[in-house]
Amino acid sequence: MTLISNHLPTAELQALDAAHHMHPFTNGGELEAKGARVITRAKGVTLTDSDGNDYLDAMAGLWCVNIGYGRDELAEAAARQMRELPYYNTFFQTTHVPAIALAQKLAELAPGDLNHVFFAGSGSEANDTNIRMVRTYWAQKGQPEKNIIISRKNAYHGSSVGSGSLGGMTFMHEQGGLPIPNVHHIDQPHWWAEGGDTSPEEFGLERAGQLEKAIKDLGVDRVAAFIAEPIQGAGGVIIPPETYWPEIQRICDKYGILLIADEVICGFGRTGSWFGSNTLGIRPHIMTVAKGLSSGYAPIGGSIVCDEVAQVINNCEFAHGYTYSGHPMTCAVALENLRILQEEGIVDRVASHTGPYLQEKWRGLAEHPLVGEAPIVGMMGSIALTPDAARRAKFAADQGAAGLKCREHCFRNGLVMRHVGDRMIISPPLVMTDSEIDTLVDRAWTALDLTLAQLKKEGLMEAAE
Ligand code: PXG
Repeated sequence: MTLISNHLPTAELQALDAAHHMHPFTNGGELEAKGARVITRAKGVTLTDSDGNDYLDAMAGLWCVNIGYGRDELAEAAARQMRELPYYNTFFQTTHVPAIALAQKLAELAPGDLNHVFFAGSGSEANDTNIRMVRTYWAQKGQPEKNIIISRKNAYHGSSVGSGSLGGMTFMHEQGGLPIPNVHHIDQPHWWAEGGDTSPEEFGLERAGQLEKAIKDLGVDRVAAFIAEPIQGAGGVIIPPETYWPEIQRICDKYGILLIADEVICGFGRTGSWFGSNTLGIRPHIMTVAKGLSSGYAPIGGSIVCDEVAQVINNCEFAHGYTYSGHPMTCAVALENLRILQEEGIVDRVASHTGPYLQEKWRGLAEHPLVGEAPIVGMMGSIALTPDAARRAKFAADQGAAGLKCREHCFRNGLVMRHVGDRMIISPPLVMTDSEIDTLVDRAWTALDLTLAQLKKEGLMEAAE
């Protein structure tokens, strides 16, 4: 058997990867021609590739490595648990200490009466759980027709058949027969791109008002729940106008619709409190969690459920669960991660220092001639690239071309910053030091300079009509 290790030349690793490894959300042919970037190590906030290049990771992996890379305590927790009890299930009236302890801890951290946890292996699985749970809830209450879930265009809730249906990404719906029936999408509160001449405040109310209209059109006896990310992440870090969430909350309360806050990205300190719901004043019945729950060190997700919904679900046999629901090793790792986030004051520090420091620097990027706005909450931010900031104009050329160029300049300058269309996004580890934040923003500015120069040279600074 070939020993495939870090010591193989990059080209050889890339060839093996292209031959055998199918990547998520990737055009395999394009990747084969180019060769995947091979990441071999990471420490703190820095990634190292197989050629020895270092990158500051402004995406915390995929929005998840909240405590940063290389924390031995989590490795120790995993090893300890795997020696003691590597696996047992939580079906058939059994349990184990890591699942008990993690559920208790999450109930303590979660707001309100969100006191019950259904574990999954990922955010997608947890949202699949939510679909079945809210429908079962209403069926148990004698209203099986109350089964429509309202979500939003451009939302991301995962890529399984159920969670991908909740999501509002049309390019995903085009593959594999999504969405499933009885999911309805309303427009997103994306003022910059879609707000036209209205003020952000008016626009927030208008977009929230679509929920009320949908409930009336579909019939309140048909609508089970509304699901939304407190701040849309994968859609481009879209921070809703301040009027949006209070109005959504009012509407859910008025019609008795279950509210699911998808906290997969916003949870565990990202917005400066434990959950985005705390930061934005949302009172959900269910929260979806994953990613930062284990800082990405182990695959885990879950639904944190309020007393009322849990009571109704617990009154029947909810025929649902995953082999790895409450996996002991992943629970032990998540617990250790939560201990570090809490005891080291990392979440508090995002609110008191790291967040405000990053925000001030980040907002400075709005002064760059290629940038229209640079909104940020806690430690998740975005910048809109535009040929004409005053008009909030799109580029006449292909949407996303400028963003892609900017991302490439970031990589070449030792920075991982993602693009979503022509929006650049960051979600760095919460443990960044001030000087690492300075480096992040300096490198982002340099990448913007280089992108602007390239766009000008290629004649791509034309605005769309
Ligand atoms: N909900 C939200 C809000 C997410 O951001 C999921 C659910 C699904 O979680 P899992 O663990 O099944 O992936 C996510 C995941 C991107 C990107 O490109 C974002 C996610 C996943 C992959 C890529 O921004 N978010």
